[in-house]
Amino acid sequence: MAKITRALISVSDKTGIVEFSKTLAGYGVEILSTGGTAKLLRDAGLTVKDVSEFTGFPEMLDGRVKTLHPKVHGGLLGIRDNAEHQAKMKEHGIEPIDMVVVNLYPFEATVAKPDCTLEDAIENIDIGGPTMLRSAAKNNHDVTVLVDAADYATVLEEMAANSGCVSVKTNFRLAVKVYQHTAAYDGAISNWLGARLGETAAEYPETFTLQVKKAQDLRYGENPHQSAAFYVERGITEPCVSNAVQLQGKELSFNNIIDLDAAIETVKEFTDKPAAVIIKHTNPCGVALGDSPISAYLKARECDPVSAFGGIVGFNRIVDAAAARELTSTFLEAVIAPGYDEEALAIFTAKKNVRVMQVPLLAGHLQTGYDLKRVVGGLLLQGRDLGMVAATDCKVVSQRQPTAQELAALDFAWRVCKHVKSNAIVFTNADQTVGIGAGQMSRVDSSKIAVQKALLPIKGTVLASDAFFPFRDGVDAAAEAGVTAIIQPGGSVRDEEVIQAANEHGMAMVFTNMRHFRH
Ligand code: 93A
Repeated sequence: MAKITRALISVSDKTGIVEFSKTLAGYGVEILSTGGTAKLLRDAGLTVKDVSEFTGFPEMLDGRVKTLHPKVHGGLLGIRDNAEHQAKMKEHGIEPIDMVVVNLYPFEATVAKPDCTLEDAIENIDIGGPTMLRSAAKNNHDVTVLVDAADYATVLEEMAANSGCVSVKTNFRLAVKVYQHTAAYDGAISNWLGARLGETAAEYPETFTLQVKKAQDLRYGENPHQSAAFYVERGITEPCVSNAVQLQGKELSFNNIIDLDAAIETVKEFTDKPAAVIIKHTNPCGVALGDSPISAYLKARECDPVSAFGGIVGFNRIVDAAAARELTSTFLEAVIAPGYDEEALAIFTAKKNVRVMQVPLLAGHLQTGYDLKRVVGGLLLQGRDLGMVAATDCKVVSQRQPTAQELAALDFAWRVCKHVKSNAIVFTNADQTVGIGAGQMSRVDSSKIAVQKALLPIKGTVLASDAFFPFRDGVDAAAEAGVTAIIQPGGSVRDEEVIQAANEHGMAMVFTNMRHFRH
């Protein structure tokens, strides 16, 4: 049992601190405090000693140095039943501090603001707070450390029952909580700053820690015999599935989250016009642009209405009542969009199982970070595939130039193709997918499947291929199906032969010089 005689209180989130401090003062505890906290407590009528008075050293450097002083850290770290420690403390006029109540500069809340600058973020990296927390937690046998307002009441109750003492057991529990908290805090900082390194400057350290926090337990994993939970990275501010809010519907499943990710990442590809995508098993089974969310959705569904059943739908615009009515007319697992108007939400309410997810797609949001892939016993880390070459920036390799309409279609097809599993072959017109061949072990098979599945006419469409054509047969088959233009990375040893085939068929062909494998 350690008796509390002196407490240092320094909190950014001041919730409940006045009441807590009043009770402490009632037990005769001396209160030391920093600038804003001291002022608040004094205004509430409490007697408070400034840390600067306690240390004999002023707060300085815009508050960057407030509590970083040997009188604070000696007072926290000195072991009470160690004679040498006690002698040294006495020699240097270091008085013991038995309790630390600290919560940190709100780094995560700061970086969550859309207009947060690097300077804002840096200024909100707390140094003195975590240092005190760690000192107090290390000496937990003698020092009580509180980082969470939720623990105030329990500690006060314990003090009330034990003449102002807190048990060693409670101190230990609180110390563990501190190290979890400071690790997570540093994780949020390194995630956020690390993301600013960007792809090109990406460094791959010898060891790697990813700071994540549990968002929710899941009923099961990919299959019912696998258990699962959803963890989200700390400090992530980009609109994405991990930031999405569920407005209604059944509990999210493991597979829902993967498909919602595919849906929102696909529609992010399109900003100029309303876009809709329907995802099944991580692949788009229809993508379209329209004048409104409903027109985009109807066109997307036309591509493959059978597969669309039970799908996950993504939009890049606010969903209105017309779209909501259409969405609820068939069975869908989930919808994700930047928002919903009131009428749309009312329509969803009548279909209470549909999971309705919202994530505001702010213009100009930063897309950064790593992509992680798990293999058994290991982890592959790479920059995310954020590359995109507009069709207008591609090299025309055919004799015939693409028409303006073909260029628009090629651009659309290429953006969709990036989000289809390899080998990916996508047939589209200017704003609607017509045939999608996904995830086959040969490119020709992906083509065949796309053509075979197409309900809308393939004739007059364009084709996108996520990687180069190794042979001319793919181009010949496309021409036979009626494709007029092709977008592909190029780079095959047989490029000449492939271009020759396009020329023979009077097709336009452009090279992106960038591949979008997706495994
Ligand atoms: O800038 S700091 O890293 N330097 C310090 O020495 C220091 N000591 C406490 N920030 C520091 N703090 C933090 O100040 C605490 O963690 C707390 O979040 C905040 C409380 O400041 P105030 O009492 O002025 O509102």
